[in-house]
Amino acid sequence: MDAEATTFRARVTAVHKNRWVIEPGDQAIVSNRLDEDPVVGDWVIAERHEALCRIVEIEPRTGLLTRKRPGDVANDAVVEQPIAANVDLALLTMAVDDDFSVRRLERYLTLAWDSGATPVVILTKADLADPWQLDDRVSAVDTVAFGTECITTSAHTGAGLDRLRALLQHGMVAALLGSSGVGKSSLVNALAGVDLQVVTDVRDFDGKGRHTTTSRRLVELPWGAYLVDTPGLRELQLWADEDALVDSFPDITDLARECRFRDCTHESEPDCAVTVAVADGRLSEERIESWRRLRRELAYLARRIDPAAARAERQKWKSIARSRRALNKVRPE
Ligand SMILES: Nc1nc2c(ncn2[C@@H]2O[C@H](COP(=O)(O)OP(=O)(O)O)[C@@H](O)[C@H]2O)c(=O)[nH]1
Ligand SMILES: [Mg+2]
Ligand SMILES: [Zn+2]
Repeated sequence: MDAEATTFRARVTAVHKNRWVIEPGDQAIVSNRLDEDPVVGDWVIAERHEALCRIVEIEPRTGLLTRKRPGDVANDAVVEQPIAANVDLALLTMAVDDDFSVRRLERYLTLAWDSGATPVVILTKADLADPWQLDDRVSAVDTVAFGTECITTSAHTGAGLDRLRALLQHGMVAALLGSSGVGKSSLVNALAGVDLQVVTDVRDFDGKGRHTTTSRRLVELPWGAYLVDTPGLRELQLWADEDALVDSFPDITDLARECRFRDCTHESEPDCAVTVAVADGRLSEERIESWRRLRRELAYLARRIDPAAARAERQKWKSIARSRRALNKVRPE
């Protein structure tokens, strides 16, 4: 090794094709000794050789937010695409207009709980709805999000931004997740106070809801919190372990404790407490249908990918994330 090399710790703030931006530092390349590529949010060890920085190590992650890469399902090759590592808050964004869907929110919650991040529901474009309509939306969120915080915002009027700012504390990393056009980039700009992200006029979306976006990066807010804006995607594709549903469907998890079989799928097993709850109206048909659909999807994903090693790695940081959340719950404000 080069005698003049200096080693330092840095965070990956942007990923381009074969180039990583690290802070402190600048541009870096990745050592071919690494088994995987660093992603935005990763803490890394880098070496500087004169003008060149090389990432030589990725520190253990507290979580990894991933989605299924769209368009790869047809040929059975399911690919996991990381969005960001070590994300503290997953901001699940939906507009209060026709974009709003409780079923989609169940998906987002599942993906978030699986990632190690704490979910927060962000309803956008509040200026487009009547007050009674907003109340309806918030109540609908409550039926699937349970204690998860829900903030109603408008990038245009500034409503709700103070609450959001208060959540995004110094040093925290938050990822904005949601379909194209819901106003994620507008929120970033409103919080930053300057136009950092390209806001696309809704009329510029093509029929598939795509538009051009910049590469993925961490945006630093003036008070030292970081945001990841996910590039335009019509739909966020689900990626999670099957057991993610335990967290995202706590009502069903509670009921399932009374099922006769521990691995009850709540389809047609005898003495299924979930089926009974649906029959007597304590659990809605839509809710259990949603659970079944997601479970099938996740089982399908698990059959396609799931090298044992990757699974063990995920389990490791997931248990770290769980105990961290438990700590956060008991810690006084
Ligand atoms: N009425 C209203 N429109 C908004 C708001 N935020 C964003 N928009 C509009 O929604 C469109 C998409 O916004 P953009 O931030 O690019 O969404 P992104 O694809 O989620 O990043 C643009 O035409 C914005 O002007 C809002 O709070 N209220
Ligand atoms: Mg955008
Ligand atoms: Zn059951």
